[in-house]
Amino acid sequence: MPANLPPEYFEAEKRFKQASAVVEKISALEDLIATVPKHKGTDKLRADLRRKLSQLRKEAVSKKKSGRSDLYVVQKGGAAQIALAGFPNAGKSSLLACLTNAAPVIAEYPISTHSPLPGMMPFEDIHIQLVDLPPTGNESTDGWVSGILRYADALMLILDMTDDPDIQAELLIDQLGRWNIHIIPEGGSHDADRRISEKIFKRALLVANKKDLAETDNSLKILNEKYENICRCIAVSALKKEGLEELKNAIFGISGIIRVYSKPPGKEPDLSTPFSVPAGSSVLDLARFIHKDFIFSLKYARIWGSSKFEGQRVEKTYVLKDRDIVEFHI
Ligand SMILES: Nc1nc2c(ncn2[C@@H]2O[C@H](COP(=O)(O)OP(=O)(O)O)[C@@H](O)[C@H]2O)c(=O)[nH]1
Ligand SMILES: [Mg+2]
Repeated sequence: MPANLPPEYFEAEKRFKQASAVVEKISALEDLIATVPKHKGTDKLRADLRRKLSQLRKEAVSKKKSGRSDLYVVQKGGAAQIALAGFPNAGKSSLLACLTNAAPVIAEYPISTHSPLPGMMPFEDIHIQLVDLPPTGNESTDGWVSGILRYADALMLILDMTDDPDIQAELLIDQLGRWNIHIIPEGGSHDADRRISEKIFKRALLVANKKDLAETDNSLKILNEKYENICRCIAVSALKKEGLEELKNAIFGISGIIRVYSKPPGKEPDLSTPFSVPAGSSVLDLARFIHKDFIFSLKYARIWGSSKFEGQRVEKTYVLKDRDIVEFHI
């Protein structure tokens, strides 16, 4: 064991040892690896940890195949995966039912959701996956719930407007912080999942539900004042289906993806199937996404949409925008 490991290593190691669910272990181990300084003296340690990580990933996959780990791993689907967090009865399951094709249990009693339940939300020409979860702050499920929150592309924090939503938001954000999940603003950076040591950064939305029962304006004002620097807050009613269009747009906003369409030279673009790529992607990133060998033959592209004029010739480094049409020239 090399002697010069930083204190964060031992903290991360402790968390790794305490983790029980496989997803949680994987995430703790990734954090642990990030704390190990890179030099000759740590070569063996890093190799050992990486081997362990690959073993755990295999385990997660084989569990999934045997159908056992559905509880702990929600395979990503659609253009992005957004996890729903919140205290009991906030309306997480009701929102999932409104926005997606899933049929969760909705009940007045506090813990009606026991396992993660994904559903697909249609949004214009794509689908975004939402994952309903048991409430935050429940000892028996927090371990794997936090694993799923860390794995998702972004988070929706569901608040009950009838019950001090700003305090719920504060408690939720504090809890996320204890799991080393930190909220970053939507436009922050496209590599939103970048890690700094063991910290992980996620875009998020505050969703204030049950606006049919509450005096909305004042609660929204307080939430917006408090959190405007890190995330948007949207008032909705799952029951009355109010505010859902605005919510869907905001969900797309935090998904961190853009849609781009490809077009063969001299032909019409295929607008039926967009490519969903991370916001901030360049022409070259898109080419790589379509086929890894494509980048070698690519010379330039023409863009319809965000470019100054339609069909403008751009370099490979050109950063694409949502709904751009790209014509590749090889
Ligand atoms: N009035 C009202 N009740 C709601 C709304 N959304 C959910 N509820 C009720 O709140 C309770 C908890 O909802 P549920 O979706 O199970 O919450 P979860 O525990 O966060 O999943 C249920 O009785 C729902 O019918 C809403 O927008 N307005
Ligand atoms: Mg529920």
